[in-house]
Amino acid sequence: MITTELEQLRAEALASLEQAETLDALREWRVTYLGRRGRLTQVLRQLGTIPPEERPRVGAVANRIKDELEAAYEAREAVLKEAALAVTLAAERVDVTLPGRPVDLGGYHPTTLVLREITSAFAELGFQVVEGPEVEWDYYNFEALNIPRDHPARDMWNSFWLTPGGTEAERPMLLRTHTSPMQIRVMEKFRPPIRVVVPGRCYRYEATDATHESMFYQFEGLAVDEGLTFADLKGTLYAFARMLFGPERRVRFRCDYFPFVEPGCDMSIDCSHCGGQGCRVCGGSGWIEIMGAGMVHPQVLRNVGLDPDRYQGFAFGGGPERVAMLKYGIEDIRHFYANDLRFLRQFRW
Ligand code: FA5
Repeated sequence: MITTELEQLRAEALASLEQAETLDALREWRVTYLGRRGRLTQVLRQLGTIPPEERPRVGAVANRIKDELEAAYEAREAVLKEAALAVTLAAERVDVTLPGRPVDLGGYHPTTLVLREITSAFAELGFQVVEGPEVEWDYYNFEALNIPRDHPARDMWNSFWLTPGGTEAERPMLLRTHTSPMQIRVMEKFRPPIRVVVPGRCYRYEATDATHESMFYQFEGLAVDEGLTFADLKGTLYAFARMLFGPERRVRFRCDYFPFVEPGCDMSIDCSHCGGQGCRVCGGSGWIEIMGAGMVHPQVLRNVGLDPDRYQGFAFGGGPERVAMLKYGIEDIRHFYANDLRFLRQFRW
């Protein structure tokens, strides 16, 4: 009797297993037929009610059916799992032949690139790179550089004052208008021989145009030693210009005035666009001015406690954006800090 019941249960379970289409349905089937309170267990509970000599035979039948149902379950589970995997793979299919999405890499700003070129050119000439504060005392920006309060040369550097009026406060502060205050800071800190180059940001309260920004960079150079002459200044700047602009560039020095140098000059290179013939870029002159320079004024040396009869110095200061404009053919300085990626992306190396 029990064996018949077992055979019926087997047939019913196998048929129902065929109907299980999902892994959830399959799990339910297992609970129904093979679970601890499932149908097979219920039938097996009746084993106790049959005569003992019958039990081994019926038990063997029950075990065979149990093993068979377990095996059938596992086979069905494998089929359903494979089907489920096939569905997932189809849904999440990756087309490995599609081109990858470009990763947006950052790049160096053209000013950084040019400043690195400039500082390494001077490093090759034995100059050490130092940096200094952008918020500066009036003393370093003007006074110690031989530009007293009532000196008309202060008009050359329209200033962003940080203390009211900049004239009443005892020690007025401003955003530095040039990197020259670092001449004083360096001479206060180090004794000659000195050879430094100072890259850094400067600020001027002035209207912007194609060659002027209110925030821009400068690089300052200073050398102080016994017996330095104007020839040392010229030799240094010649070597620098050729390293940066190529060996065929011509260099011109003309008199210029800066209160902290004597004599003072500006330095130009022949226009690489027209080869010195005169064009729109050089304003028809054939020359492009890249920096101011000169021999450190004796009063400036005295201001830092150096004896001008023993020590001489030369200094220079230029605009890296102007250098970059020349090197890369950029026609307007306002592109540099407008953060337009179409401009900046051209320099990402
Ligand atoms: C000076 O600032 C002096 N400190 C340079 C100097 C240093 C002379 C040492 C002698 C000895 P000037 O104002 O000319 O000089 O500026 C120097 C350079 O800074 C200019 O040639 C130019 O390249 C750059 N520059 C000046 N003003 C601006 C501006 N508004 N925007 C962009 N670049 C500027």
